[in-house]
Amino acid sequence: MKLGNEIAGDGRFVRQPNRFTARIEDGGEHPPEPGRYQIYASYACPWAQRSLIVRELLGLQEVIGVTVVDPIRDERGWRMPGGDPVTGAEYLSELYLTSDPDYQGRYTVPAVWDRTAGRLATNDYPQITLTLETAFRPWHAEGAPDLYPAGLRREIDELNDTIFHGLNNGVYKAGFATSQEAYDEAVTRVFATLDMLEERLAGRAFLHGEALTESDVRLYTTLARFDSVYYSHFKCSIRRLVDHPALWAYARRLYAIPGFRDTTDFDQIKRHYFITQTNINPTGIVPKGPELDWTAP
Ligand SMILES: N[C@@H](CCC(=O)N[C@@H](CS)C(=O)NCC(=O)O)C(=O)O
Repeated sequence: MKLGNEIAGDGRFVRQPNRFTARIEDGGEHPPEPGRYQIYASYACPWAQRSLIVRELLGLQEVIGVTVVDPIRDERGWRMPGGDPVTGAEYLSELYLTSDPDYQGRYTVPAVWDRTAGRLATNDYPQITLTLETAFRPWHAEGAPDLYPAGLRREIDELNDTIFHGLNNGVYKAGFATSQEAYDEAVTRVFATLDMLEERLAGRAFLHGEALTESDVRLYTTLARFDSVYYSHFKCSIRRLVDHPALWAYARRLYAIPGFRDTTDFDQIKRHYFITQTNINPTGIVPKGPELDWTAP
């Protein structure tokens, strides 16, 4: 895995910017329409799993398609074995290069293809879920949760930002650091953020109270990978998720909801990180453990 441009001089991991940031919105170049968009996702990827969870929670399965890539990437990037039924492409890179022949970055999931325009609309993962929640509202299933309620957006955005820097991206900064100082700084922040969330979740079901929101989706995909991957592979080993009683109970509460559980594939998660990220696991050996009971009451 090549991170050349994303490691700063002091050994810090600095994530590449998202190249495709067009909005899917009424009156724009990419208007919301059923059947028009295809999400490219991997069950292994926490950023992509967010969009799979939200699509299911909102009942958008018939409105927006999904192509799931193989969890093991080779040197050409994510592959769609047998070819993508929508575009015929075998590698995700083909969709990036059709959309921008000069594209130089990593070919990342999630990415959203506009079938009408014949190019990628967006790979801007934080915006993709918000778009499903807002622009696609006319197609939400009856009784679907409002994951981004107008009155809570400021609080949700603020907490999402803390969760992103401290945890979602924080674990990657710990794992990909190439200096002790950069690692120390990142891992300290990861566990300070977990402590803060542990306190916040004592006595409430979800991050913003009794109703599920976008913040819960964002936190969940990192928690689901914590003990199985980030603890060992990314050296986030001060404590385990299971050592935080409120957070562990919360993570299992979310896992019990079909949209979360159906899109969580621990086997693909482990194989992807340990086999593909040879920069930090050159042998590609996948550990057997840990044994965790995500279905415990
Ligand atoms: N688009 C974002 C986040 C998405 C992301 O990093 N996805 C990973 C999987 S979790 C990916 O697709 N990586 C492809 C690669 O590194 O070649 C980024 O560029 O950093």
